[in-house]
Amino acid sequence: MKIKAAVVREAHGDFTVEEVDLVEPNPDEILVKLVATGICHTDLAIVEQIMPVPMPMVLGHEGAGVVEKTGANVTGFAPGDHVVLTFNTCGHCGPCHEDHPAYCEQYPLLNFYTRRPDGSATIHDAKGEPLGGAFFYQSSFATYALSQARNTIKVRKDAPLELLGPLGCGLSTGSGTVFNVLKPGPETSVAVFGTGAVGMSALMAAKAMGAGRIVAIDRVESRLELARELGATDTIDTSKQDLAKALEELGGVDHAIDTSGVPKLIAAAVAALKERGTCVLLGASKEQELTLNILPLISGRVIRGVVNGDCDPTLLIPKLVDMYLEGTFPIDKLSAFYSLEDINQAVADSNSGKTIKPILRLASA
Ligand code: CXF
Ligand code: ZN
Repeated sequence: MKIKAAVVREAHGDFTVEEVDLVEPNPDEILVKLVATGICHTDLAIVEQIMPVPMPMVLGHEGAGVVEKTGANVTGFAPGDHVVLTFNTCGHCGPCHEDHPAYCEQYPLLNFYTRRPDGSATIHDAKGEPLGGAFFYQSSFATYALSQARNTIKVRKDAPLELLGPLGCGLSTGSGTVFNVLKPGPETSVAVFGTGAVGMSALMAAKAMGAGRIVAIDRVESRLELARELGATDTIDTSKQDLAKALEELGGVDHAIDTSGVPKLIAAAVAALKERGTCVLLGASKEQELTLNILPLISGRVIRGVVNGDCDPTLLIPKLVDMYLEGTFPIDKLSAFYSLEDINQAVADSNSGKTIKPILRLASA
């Protein structure tokens, strides 16, 4: 079928909105008419080739929409279902069985291969040339997507679908890290480095869990203001304050969540940890080497990475939808809407810090 998609053809290039051809769903696939999609930093990291994924391709992995058609082997979904698309997993390997699907052994194949696992392309351009598709088994910068049952999460119909796509990645990454990994209580202090969508979702989750102290760190004052509104008890503005000194004045923190991927900030996060504290790494940047002082680590401090909030998306995404409707996870405050045609503006606004979570509107529900 003919669909519209934003295609990126070269490293550092702009997106071009093109009419492309999406293949018919195979028996294991679901055709989803997308209502909206978030833009995540991972999409932009691929444009910049910080993560080397081949181009040309259709990116996008925070899609939300309505099931249009299901393949013959798909059970549990019907046309008209409201769904959020997320990362895909095999369901058979050790991590999937042990309820850690974000560490699925097939993760690269099912999310980053840009073809179906059998090697076939799902999207072709107007000249009939194959484009990278099936990104996170969705490629949601498009009006329609093919997904599989395991990365398609049914959500309640009274929630505003156009807001929900980012629950599939960025917002579950931050909140899942808090709910599933750090699990802070009233005696726990948590510092969040970077108040983008991942950081804000982490601090909203920390507030929901009753963390005693929540420190938000950024260089954009308007974001820190929003962070305070969403639950930060303390803020550090790195454009004005000395970060190490400010963290020391707070007496250090039990846990740190880095969303920046910037080695200098990660080193500051680790240095601020109390003994037995954990620093979680969630983001990547251009600089990928980290130099650390060994001695403080020996005193029980942990540095670890977390993928997709180590979540079971079938549980976390509906939970976050409920929290949004109850007012404890106000993702509307992070979001700004754009048309698909304005995708390059959305990217520019994300890069400049003007917009926390850009969402592309693709259709109405
Ligand atoms: C990514 C983050 C980098 C590692 C793979 C998963 N998540 C989505 O943006
Ligand atoms: Zn993402």
